[in-house]
Amino acid sequence: MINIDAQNHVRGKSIYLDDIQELQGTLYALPFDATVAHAKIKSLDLEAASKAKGIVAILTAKDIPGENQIGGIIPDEPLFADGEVHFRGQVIALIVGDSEHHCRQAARLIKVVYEELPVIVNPREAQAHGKLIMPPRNFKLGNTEEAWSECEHIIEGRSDVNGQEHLYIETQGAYARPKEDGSIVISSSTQGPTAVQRMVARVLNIPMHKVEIDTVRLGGGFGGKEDQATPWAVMVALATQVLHKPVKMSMHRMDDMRMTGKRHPYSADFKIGLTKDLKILAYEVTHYQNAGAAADLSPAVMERTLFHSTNAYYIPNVNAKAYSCKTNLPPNTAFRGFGGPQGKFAIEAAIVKAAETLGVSPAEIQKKNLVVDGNELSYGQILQQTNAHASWDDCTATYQYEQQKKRVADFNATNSRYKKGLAVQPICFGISFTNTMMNHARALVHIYHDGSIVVSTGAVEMGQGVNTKMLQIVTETFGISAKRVRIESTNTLRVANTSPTAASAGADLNGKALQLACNALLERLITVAQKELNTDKIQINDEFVFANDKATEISWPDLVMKAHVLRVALTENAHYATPTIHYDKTKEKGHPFAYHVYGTAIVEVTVDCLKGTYEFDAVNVVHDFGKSMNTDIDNGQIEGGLVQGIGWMTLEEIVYNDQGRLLSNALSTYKVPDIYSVPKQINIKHLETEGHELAIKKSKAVGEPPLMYGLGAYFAIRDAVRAFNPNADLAVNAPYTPEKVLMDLYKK
Ligand code: MTE
Ligand code: LUZ
Ligand code: MOS
Repeated sequence: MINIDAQNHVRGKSIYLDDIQELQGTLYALPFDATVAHAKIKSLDLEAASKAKGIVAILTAKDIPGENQIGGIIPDEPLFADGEVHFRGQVIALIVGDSEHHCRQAARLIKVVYEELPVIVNPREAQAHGKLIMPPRNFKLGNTEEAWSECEHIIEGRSDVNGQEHLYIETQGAYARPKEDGSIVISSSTQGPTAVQRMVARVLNIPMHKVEIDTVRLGGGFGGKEDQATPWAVMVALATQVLHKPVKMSMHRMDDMRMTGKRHPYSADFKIGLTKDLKILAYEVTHYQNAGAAADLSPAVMERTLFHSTNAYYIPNVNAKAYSCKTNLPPNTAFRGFGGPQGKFAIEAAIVKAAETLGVSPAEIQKKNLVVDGNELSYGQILQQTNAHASWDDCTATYQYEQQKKRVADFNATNSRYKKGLAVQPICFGISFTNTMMNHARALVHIYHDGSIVVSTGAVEMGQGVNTKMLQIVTETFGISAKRVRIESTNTLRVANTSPTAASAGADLNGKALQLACNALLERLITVAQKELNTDKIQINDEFVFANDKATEISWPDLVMKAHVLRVALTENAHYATPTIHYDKTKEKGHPFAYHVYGTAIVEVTVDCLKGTYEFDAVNVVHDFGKSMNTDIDNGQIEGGLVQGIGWMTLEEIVYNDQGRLLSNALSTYKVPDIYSVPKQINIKHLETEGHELAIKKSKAVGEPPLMYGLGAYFAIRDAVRAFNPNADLAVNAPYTPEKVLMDLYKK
């Protein structure tokens, strides 16, 4: 089934937030933000701005009837700065006027007097000052202290990895309209309608039943709208509550880049110990997560860093520690992989450092230590149905890795200006929200008496194709055509108490609930047909009822109408909660993931050693999709995730100065991959496997895992740099921009 949005997208007919038909009298809202990163607000003068042309109101913390608080995990984040600011871009006031232009003019008239305080942007410095979001966490397996004495080789080092701008094509935005009795409906470009609803209720001091959130689709989220779509929706809701008018916000790209958090930068110290035959016996790592000025999702992100601190490797002795460090930057947030990629980057750096020290290829160490069934990870989950070796072996065989290695070595021996580099990147990513409580979903299905169907779930479509997968479940369960089914917007009145569409679990959780709802309805319809046709053997295929394997005259609409006449309920609501998972934070042990996704990628790069630039010749992937329910969509997720990961590892460089000012604040200074920087070839092979019972139709979650193939891009470039400059002591510091590559090529 092709993506149901494909045609409307290319024709420009799909509705995004800014395309919603505006009601007459709609006002525009513009957030006014801090221009210093840490300060007391001595005075805020709104006088002149309030009188400016077209301005209706300027709202501040004083206008909030409920709590001035939008922290989801930890209540440490005000909606509007009150008395002090903790990062540049923190919102102090909301300007509401008859046009965006007038709001921007008024913004220039606002006068703020700050008393500046010391600014910290570096996570290690924050940790040294005791500035932490929460106490550190520590995952332990075996005993590293005892294991070091048994290690033949012990290598220590440091790795640094920068953040990443989400760059969803649709910027943040929301549109609120008043309903009667003080209730409000808000269209929000959010991955988490319930999160928005909860915060609107909290800030406006109204019950959640007065707040309706509606989300048609997002022009990309990538985690950036899991928590950080909320403030904008709350702001327009507040303005609507105060002014009784429709109020809209659709952010300018530069405002969005400046005010929102990004992927967390991490700095890590590692120590890895290996036996004579290259078995990793012990691994210690300390992560310093740059959380920014408030918790946001940082505690959960940090947790996933620890869960993935040994990637696809079995290490019997592990001591992984992480600090969530409070800095004067916008609060960093979810981003595809959610801390997992940063955890994996450190172990890959450790392996590469060890390989370089021992004069072996990193792949040799990687392969020797891949997980197998029965291995226990540092958090206590015992792995089953592991596909680490299967994907590695299939990948290296299918794409002829040994020959590729020879070809690259020959090339490097005969070329001086250009050098090629190779890296093999295995992945192992846990599927489920690490917070067990969040792993549930609901679906609501109405069959109308003309046979058409409308479906609501908690899943948010953000380009990943979840609506198409939901549609497939309905058509395949009922045996009917796609034209009969409509997947409706995600709406808190139709489906309540949802988890955000995140953790790659959107299709699994909502799909399983939808399957339950459809199966319940199917059972009722089959019963109607059994009575009508006097037989037990009923099926529905191709829109017709089959009795005893023969087609009857009864079509789908006929059957639905018969059921309606017999007063059979044609609506079903179902609930699904992932079985088997649990986790005990007091012990840091449990079984948090429904299953793991595996895969292996081989990355080949050519570096121009005169210029420091590089091109990716090929990325060859064998990925564990289980039994993919939609290969076009799933392959698209691999390509998109891979390129996004390569961008993070290579070109995309977020730069804050030491005063917390974002210098890479526009697309002219922040370079994302384009068609020229994607690999010349991307090959994707599906690993032959059985899939997993807890995956929807045995089709494994695919949204985040492929991003981590991009890690291989960093290490492939390093491999090429070392072919040119074998003896320099190189740092591990992503992204590997051409500037950094050039410096490393000529480093003494
Ligand atoms: N693909 C597109 N096109 N746009 C997106 O915003 N988000 C990614 C991934 N793929 C995203 C995407 C992230 S961060 C997640 S968690 C998953 O999609 C969420 O959707 P799923 O749970 O349905 O896989
Ligand atoms: N969000 C979340 C996530 O709240 N918990 C998670 O475990 C998670 N994992 C990936 C992406 N978002
Ligand atoms: Mo994705 S980071 O779980 O939104």
